[in-house]
Amino acid sequence: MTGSGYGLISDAAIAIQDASVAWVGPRSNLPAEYADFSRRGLDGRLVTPGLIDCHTHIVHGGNRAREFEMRLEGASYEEIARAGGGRAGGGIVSTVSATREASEETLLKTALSRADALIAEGVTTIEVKSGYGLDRDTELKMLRVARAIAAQRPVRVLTSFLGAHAKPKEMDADTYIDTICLPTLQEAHAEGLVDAVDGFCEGIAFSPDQIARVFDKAVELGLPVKLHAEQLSNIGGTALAARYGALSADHVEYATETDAEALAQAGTVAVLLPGAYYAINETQAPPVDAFRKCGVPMAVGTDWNPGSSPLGSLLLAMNMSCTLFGLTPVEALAGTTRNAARALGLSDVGTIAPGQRADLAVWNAADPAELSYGIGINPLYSRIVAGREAP
Ligand code: DI6
Ligand code: FE
Repeated sequence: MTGSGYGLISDAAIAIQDASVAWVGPRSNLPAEYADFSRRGLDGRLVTPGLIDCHTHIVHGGNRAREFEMRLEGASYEEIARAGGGRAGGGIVSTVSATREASEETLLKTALSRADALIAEGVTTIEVKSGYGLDRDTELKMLRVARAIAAQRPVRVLTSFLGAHAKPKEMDADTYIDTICLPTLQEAHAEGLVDAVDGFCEGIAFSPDQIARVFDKAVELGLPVKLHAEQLSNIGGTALAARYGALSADHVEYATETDAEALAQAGTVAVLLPGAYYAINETQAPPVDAFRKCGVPMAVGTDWNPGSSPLGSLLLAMNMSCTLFGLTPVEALAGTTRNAARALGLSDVGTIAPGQRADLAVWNAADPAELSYGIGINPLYSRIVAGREAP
């Protein structure tokens, strides 16, 4: 699909009233009622919905450069995770140690600099996960920091509680779920810190049965769910996500056509994360043709995290989704706008239409395909967040 799939309007006008889009269409059709609005000409620049990064772990301590070196020396991501070798040895648990030790202030400072990098590329909504605490205090700390990003920057932040991210070293997985993960979820929800509940369903993390217990709690609390599923193997996470009517199933490299049918039936978005696929040298690409055939909406995110996806560019994620997974630039843009909004359960962003929140990105580009085509090129001209010009 090319060109027309974008719904592009040439020589368009957008009327913004307060925080919302009031009207959009060809400039020559602009209704008279908007004639006395103050005007801002954009010299024919491309305007898209503000971009949405629907999957990030930008609140975390430390980095995993040593693990990168270990992978280059031949160790796989999974082997390193299984070795669980503490700080120097890498794996999710090494980031857990660094995140537990980091002060809230330090975590916020580093998270803000990552948010700034995304914002600089036209991002207006960011999803942020917990999951590097695996204890009550650190999980709550991460979620508070995520909320603080939106207080300090013109960006919307949605939080996902990812208590079931990795097995902590201190106890077995079932004890962890029952005594730490579920009570912490309840407490975080009571403090208004949780917009959705996520998990990592994988051989190196939690089984479908264990994730189901977390999802049951989410249902009890009235929270939507999403899942890291079928990233390294197929153990039934995607089917589980569909069964719970999840907002999204993320990674999904090892999902099957049957999984795709289940996602389509449930209306669950497949979130593609090419940064992780690239960084850990994965060779199995997600079943994009099956998603298309079944009508599964596809989103694209950075998965920005210190281990499997140290990727701080949503535009590069779009480019990679095209070159590595075969998405069209039309699909890549839908993946960071309309379908990314859906993956977060948001209906007021991701498109430009009357009544929608006026979150927009203005580009030094004429053709929307340019956003996916460039590699390390940032054509952003300006952002508008909730109707206001935002730095
Ligand atoms: N899958 C991922 O890609 C991240 N979490 C997950 O469940 C990676 C987390 C990490 O390696 O630190
Ligand atoms: Fe992730």
